[in-house]
Amino acid sequence: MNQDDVGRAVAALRSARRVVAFTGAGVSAESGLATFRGAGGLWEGHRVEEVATPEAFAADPLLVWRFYDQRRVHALAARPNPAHETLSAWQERFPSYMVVTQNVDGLHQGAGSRDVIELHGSLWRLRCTGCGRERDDRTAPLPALPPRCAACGAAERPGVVWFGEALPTEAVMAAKSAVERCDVLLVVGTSAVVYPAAALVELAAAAGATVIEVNPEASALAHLAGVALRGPAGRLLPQVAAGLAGG
Ligand code: BJW
Ligand code: ZN
Repeated sequence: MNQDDVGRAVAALRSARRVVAFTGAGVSAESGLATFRGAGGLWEGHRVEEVATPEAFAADPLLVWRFYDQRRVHALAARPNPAHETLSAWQERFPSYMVVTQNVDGLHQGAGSRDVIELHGSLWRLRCTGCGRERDDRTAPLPALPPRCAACGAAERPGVVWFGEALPTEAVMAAKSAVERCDVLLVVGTSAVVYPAAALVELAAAAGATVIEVNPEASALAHLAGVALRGPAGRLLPQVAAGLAGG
């Protein structure tokens, strides 16, 4: 990564009117939250793919509940970092701006982002496995057993999207519609291996947007990026913001 790359990102953003930031776990890494893949990505010896599934919850609800409760405890203690803050500040700069996140930690909203699409749900929502009723709950830790639904008595589950489950239709439609019209897609802190979310990057590139990737490592879709900023988002995004503000 060199200053030329930051300069190219600044130039692309300076002429942009419609901007979408597409984020993954890496944007919260500097807030102390673990990413899913790579070093430190295991939880009690399990890969995410083994815990984040409806089958895992059916087979061992207590294990999966514990996984999410620990995530809630960590997320509640975490604070937004300069990457979240920069992505939030840009909502005042661009005529059309949206954050589309795969994250469930709520830190974009914590940094003040108003227009946030959560593709994979939220840690702060619980959903009844019986009647589907949803409720928000920001306490952590929760009891060791999944709570019972006040309406029907069935167990509640985390309001997140597991492997093999459909993403919320409205969120996907809104994200697609923003991405296919944007001038710049910022792809921040995602390995871009989980679909259909990763397809948003392909959609933006096919529609002619400039893709700017911000990630210490090349993602699976780095070849679609016109500009690659290789380093931590909490350091690089403020540099881009300073370049933009500098006229
Ligand atoms: C930094 C940094 C710093 C570090 N700064 N960067 C097409 C092809 C193949 C498979 C499929 C396909 N379409 C669908 C599938 C199946 C499957 C899938 O994608 N599998 C692949 C993994 C092979 N997809 C699904 O099952 C999806 N559902 C579906 O397709 O349904 C179909 C259906 C239709 C109709 C009816 C029924 C079904 C659902 C996917 C749900 C994913 N859920 C999870 C868990 C959410 C809840 C939770 O948080 O626990 O979402 S899995 C996990 O991965 C989580 C994340 O949101 C997601 C993406 O991970 P992310 O954010 O990219 O994190 P990492 O760890 O992978 O990467 C972090 C990055 O940060 C790295 O690149 C680092 O370098 C970087 N980084 N520090 C910037 N400081
Ligand atoms: Zn219920």
